[in-house]
Amino acid sequence: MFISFEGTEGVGKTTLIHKIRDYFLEQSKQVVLTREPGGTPLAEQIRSVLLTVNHEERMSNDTELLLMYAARAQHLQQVIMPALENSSIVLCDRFCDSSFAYQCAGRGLSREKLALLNQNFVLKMPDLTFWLDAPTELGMQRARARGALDRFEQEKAAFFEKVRAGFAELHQLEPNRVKRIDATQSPEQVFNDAIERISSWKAEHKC
Ligand code: Z5A
Repeated sequence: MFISFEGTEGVGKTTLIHKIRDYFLEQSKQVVLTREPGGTPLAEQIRSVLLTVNHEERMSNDTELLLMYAARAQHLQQVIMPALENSSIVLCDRFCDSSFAYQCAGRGLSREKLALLNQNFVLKMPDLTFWLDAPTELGMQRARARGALDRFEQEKAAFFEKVRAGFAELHQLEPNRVKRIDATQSPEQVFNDAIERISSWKAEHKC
């Protein structure tokens, strides 16, 4: 089973993913917890380029998209596909839907460009995706409370509103895969909602 966790910044993806990892480990399942951009040493180097604020040269939107997919190709080949072939449960903090929401809805890149990359380089889409949804101001407050802001976190509220709308669009387009969870709830309620969805998915797919 391949599950991804999506949403605007600070909505609680990392908190939820750790709880779900512990839940599966208690059932003696093999779990691989990973993230994007990143997940392998090389992809983590690309992540660092993507998140670092560079005052000397602005990263173009196309470069940003291609670096996301360079990291993703490496991550898929080195981590995700081998783990799925090994029957592990893969929990991935962000995946392709973030590219749709941030690079297409947020930055305004064309969906055709993204579709080309997905068709050519994405060997497997998640079985289930949790979209943790909350007003963008909530996540921005949480990110600011953490200290120094990365290149994405420095974006203005209007950018995150477009990103949130991108996730809402995906939820409408693919309701069977992309499940919305109200991220303004307590971490325990968020976790319970996610487990309920996982149980329904398993029952539906008889596994
Ligand atoms: N990006 C992209 O543009 N295109 C792509 O294709 C991909 C990514 C894959 C890095 O992602 C950036 O990459 C991201 C999009 C871009 N930039 N942004 N923005 P990231 O996932 O590493 O960055 P992030 O979204 O900022 O993640 P985060 O800061 O780690 O947030 P989170 O994982 O969603 O939240 P958290 O760490 O679990 O929680 C944040 C705080 O809130 C923490 O103090 C928790 O204790 C607290 N928390 C969590 N849940 C709750 C609830 N339910 N109630 C109250 N407090 C809570």
